[in-house]
Amino acid sequence: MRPLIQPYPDARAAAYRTAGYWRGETFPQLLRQWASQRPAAPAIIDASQQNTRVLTYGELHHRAAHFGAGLIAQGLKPGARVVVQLPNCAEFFVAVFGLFAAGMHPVFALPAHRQTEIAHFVDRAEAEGLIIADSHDGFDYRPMARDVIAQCPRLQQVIVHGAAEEFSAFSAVSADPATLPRDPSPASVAFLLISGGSTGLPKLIPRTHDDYIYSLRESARICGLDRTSRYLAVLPVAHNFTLSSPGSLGVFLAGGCVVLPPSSDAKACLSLVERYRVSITALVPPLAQLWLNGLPDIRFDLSSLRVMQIGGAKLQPEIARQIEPAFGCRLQQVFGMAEGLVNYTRLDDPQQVRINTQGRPISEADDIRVVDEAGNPVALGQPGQLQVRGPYTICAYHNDPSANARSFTEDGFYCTGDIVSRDEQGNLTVRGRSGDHINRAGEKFSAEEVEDHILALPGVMDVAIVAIPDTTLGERSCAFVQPRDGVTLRPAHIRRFLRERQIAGFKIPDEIEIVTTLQKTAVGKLSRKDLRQQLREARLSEPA
Ligand code: AMP
Ligand code: DBH
Repeated sequence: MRPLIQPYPDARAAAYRTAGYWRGETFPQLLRQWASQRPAAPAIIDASQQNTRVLTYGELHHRAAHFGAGLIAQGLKPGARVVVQLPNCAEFFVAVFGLFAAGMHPVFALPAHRQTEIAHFVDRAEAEGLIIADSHDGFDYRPMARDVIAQCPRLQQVIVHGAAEEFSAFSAVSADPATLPRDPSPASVAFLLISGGSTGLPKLIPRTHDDYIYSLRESARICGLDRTSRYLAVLPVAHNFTLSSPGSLGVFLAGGCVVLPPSSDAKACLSLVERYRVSITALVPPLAQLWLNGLPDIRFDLSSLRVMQIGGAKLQPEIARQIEPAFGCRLQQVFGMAEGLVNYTRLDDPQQVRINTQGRPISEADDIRVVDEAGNPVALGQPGQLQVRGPYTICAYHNDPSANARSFTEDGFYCTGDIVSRDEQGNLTVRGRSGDHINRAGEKFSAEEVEDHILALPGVMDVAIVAIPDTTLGERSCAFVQPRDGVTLRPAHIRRFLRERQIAGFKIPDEIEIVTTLQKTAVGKLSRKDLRQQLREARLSEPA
């Protein structure tokens, strides 16, 4: 197996330790500490099912330790990688802390992923285990797991929360914690996150205990969390935003409680805000818009809500302005990435900053550059490419030399692909991006990844996928498909073909246009990037 590493240069790692950013803590150690300091305090209120369940810190620790030992009893060894694909439920946290306790590494997939993506994660991470729910949102994950096993012989263990059929039942994975290994090294990789990215398939992001725990501690402080905090986890719990900004893990670090709703529906969520006195929640812009629209019909007491975070995609100032009066709480914009860097507007920032910017970095050690195409810094206030290196931003993806060559500069900066401008206080405003990814309601994927699927359809000569601004989704995807001579293609046929390829639903193009040629005006051959740009502009100049 390829080792999991995150190669921070020695000098920088030493500086982060000296500065007290990296404190040598690990996740197994933290959970033990929380459980001994506050065994009876609620960690999780799981209202995702009909019968609400409460898990205290003591119970979370107990269940995670037994689950971790159970994984070892099933034959998985410390060091194993296990893809975790669960909806928002208490078992997600039992699984993740159980894996940590067993010295194993979760690979965080999202519920929307399908066989194609899961098999890719299993391959890339060399994963030997997969943890799923039986079904969720009308999708049965067990047939998907069978297909992944057939495709990936390395996968030995599938663990199912719910009706397990031939697989191992989640509830039966349990053994004496005496078999658990010693704590991992704080500098070691704790888990792999996935990135939307702008080229090819999703990439795997190795994050260390040291770096992630630092970002959690600072995020919890910036968001004003304490033991009384109650966080409603609306977005998928495995997303970096929901996990760490400050997310569930930041809330645990502060001693608060995570509330899990049955869905992202405004009524369901806001009734939980009233019932459990929720103080903070996090949404993507399209969801914030839906909640705003639903508000006139909703009569719940929202007086406990202090902070509504919005991030994952650009929040338009017109929407931003409505949040505080509508929900009676502070708006906090969050601009982050699974690769590391997270920016927050601070709770006491002037209104102008909260409405119009995406905030500033967590840390004074976040080394930020805004540069032009040639790599030279642009003037203050001017748009440029955002590059960053710092105490919680990765230096490399896992097992992906070509992505590493593209995404990191020689002096170790991560090229985010985002175009931003920076003001005198260091606040960033997102102006666009340079990469070809589509950010559909906060879910990101590369144009190239879906183009490659469409190219696999016999009869397709060429295809280009572009992002089109959309009032609801922020962006929607539009595929321009050129058939081979003499072939008739219909959008419905292409959609069906894509669904049969078992990819996440958010990647299926919102619009498909059949064109006779992709390069109408071009003389010679355009790069993919220029071609997409030209199509986007042509599409936008069409009358509505
Ligand atoms: P990922 O690398 O898949 O974790 O996606 C992170 C990307 O999401 C960032 O690089 C931005 O392009 C986008 N993003 C996240 N938060 C915001 C935000 N508040 N405003 C605009 N774009 C955002
Ligand atoms: O979109 C993201 O990836 C994101 C948004 C807000 C993120 O990773 C984060 C905060 O940590």
